[in-house]
Amino acid sequence: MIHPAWLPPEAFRAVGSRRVLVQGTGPLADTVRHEIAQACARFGGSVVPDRETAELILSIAGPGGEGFRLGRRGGATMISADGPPGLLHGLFEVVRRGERAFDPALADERHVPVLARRMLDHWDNIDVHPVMGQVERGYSGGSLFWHDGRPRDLGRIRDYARLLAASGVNAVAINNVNVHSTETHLLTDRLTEVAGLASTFRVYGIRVHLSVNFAAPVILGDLSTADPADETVRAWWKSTTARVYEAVPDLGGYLVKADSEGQPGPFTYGRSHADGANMLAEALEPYGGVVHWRAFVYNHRQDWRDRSTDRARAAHDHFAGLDGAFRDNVILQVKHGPMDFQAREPISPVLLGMPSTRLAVELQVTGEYTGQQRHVCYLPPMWSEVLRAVAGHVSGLAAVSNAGDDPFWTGHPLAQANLYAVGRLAWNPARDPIAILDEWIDLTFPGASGELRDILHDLMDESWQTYEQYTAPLGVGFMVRPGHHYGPDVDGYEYTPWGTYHFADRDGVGVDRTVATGTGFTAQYPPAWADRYESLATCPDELLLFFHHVPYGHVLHSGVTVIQHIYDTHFAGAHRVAAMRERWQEAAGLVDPALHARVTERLDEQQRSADEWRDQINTYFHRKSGVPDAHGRRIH
Ligand code: GCW
Repeated sequence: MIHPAWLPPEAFRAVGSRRVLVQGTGPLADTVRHEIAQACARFGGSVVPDRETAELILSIAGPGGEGFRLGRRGGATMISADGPPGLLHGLFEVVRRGERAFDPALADERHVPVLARRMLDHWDNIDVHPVMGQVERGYSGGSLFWHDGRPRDLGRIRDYARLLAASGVNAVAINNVNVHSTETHLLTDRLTEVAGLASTFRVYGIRVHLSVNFAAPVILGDLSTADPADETVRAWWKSTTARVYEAVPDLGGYLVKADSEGQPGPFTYGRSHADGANMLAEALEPYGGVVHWRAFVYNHRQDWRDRSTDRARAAHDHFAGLDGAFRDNVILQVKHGPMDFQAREPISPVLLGMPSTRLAVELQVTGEYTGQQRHVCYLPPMWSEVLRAVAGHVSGLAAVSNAGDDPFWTGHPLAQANLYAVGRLAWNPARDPIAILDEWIDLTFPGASGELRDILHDLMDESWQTYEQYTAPLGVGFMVRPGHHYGPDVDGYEYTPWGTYHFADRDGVGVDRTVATGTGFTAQYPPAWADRYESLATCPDELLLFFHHVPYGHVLHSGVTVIQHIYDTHFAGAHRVAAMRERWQEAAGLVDPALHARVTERLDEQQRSADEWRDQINTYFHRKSGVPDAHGRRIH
């Protein structure tokens, strides 16, 4: 049994019990008609041929676009869409509202997505990678797209496409940005697999994007170089791309991780990232395709003894000087923070500092550093902060998907909410993330009692902050076990080449990234931001150790010392997890028993892990600093 996530049949009751008219032609109108017909067959409504008797009218009023108007006309609820995709989004808006969509007092509303491209990136491999498994950083089983080296049955993928469409997503990159040898062939001799996926996603208004290997001309055996200045290389990408578009005429484009963590790139040939990206952009341009070029470029072979190299600086150092040098169909895809998807980071200065470049912000739904879907960690409050900060600077969002072939899709059933919410926030970043959680609850648990709703809010609303409390403190980051990145290891990365350090000694902790005495990272921000982070007087507590190295006795704005804050938050965080675990027991009988059991099992692990984090972090800093806990609690 596959869990229906946020589209159980019951979610369609209000629509399916009405007389519905769908006006419009083409594949997306057919999808809407099909949805309506199924819902009506289940709940006793009917598809009607004219307006007279219709209670719900969905029509296409414009030439194209995803927006729509919702309102009441002559006793019917009406969706008038800007174009075929708007019809689909309008349908799902009505589904979300349920009976409320048919309130005679419903006011007119216009809905248009704020971010044009709302993309999920899959880090799926065809093969099972010896270290990373089939899905890199995947915590939900195997790939949804491939099994045993072959494409999967498209039925479940269709269900996935439908779920994504209902959340507002309109693009999917199907394969890992680390493009290994088998997957490099998706670009050429395995194109039919891409076409199969594209036709499934297309029905729900979602375009497929492909991660490509920058060295593909060499790896596929055709050429001896991948130099973007070489005419034969440019011609190779053009002819290869022409064949791609014969097979998949509406491919969204390519996604590229270049010169990063061992992936090939233009640096090999002494060329810039603009040279590399523009070559692919030129090949894609005739077909309307785009290149998503990732800004995650840094030196992963750094010498930890060298305090002047700062990984946080890397993306801005590499890319800011290229502002304005990219072709129009290049989108620079930038991780939200300057490091790497930690539970707390400042905004990447790249997102604020490239006004002449199209930017997409990259988020990670699969919580590599936020509990790996063993912990409850509702991330939209974090994403909401990010999206508010970069409003007006970015036109797209790309999020690393957390879905796999697990029966609950996401390993942790409550992690479905993260997948749902990322699309909803990309559509409208101003939405309150807790209101989105309510929407998810309404859809996923139809008719949820007030009690169940309260339990879910108690577990989820502040689960990100709780996670932050029992893990790495005050924005310092990492402190995880190297490799798989689960669980605590304070010094796990301290003496490694990865550039992720905390510099704790007997006197203090944190990374000095100031201009005055540190790496100068703060200068990468616009002046108001730079000033705020540079000064101890204005740097926010939660980012203190990201920007400053301070003594343990440094007093936070909150009034407590850094060392006491570490103890307090770690005791509090683990304690809150115990409360969550207890609270969940009250949901027994209110939700599907299999779901209840799965969440119970995960909460047991979360408790074990939170206790482990608390004890290792507290003990480590107690031993380093020699400062006792002011409240005399047990530190080992
Ligand atoms: O967070 C790191 C992950 C890598 C990942 C990389 C990236 C796909 O540990 O597994 O590789 O980021 O974003 O490219």
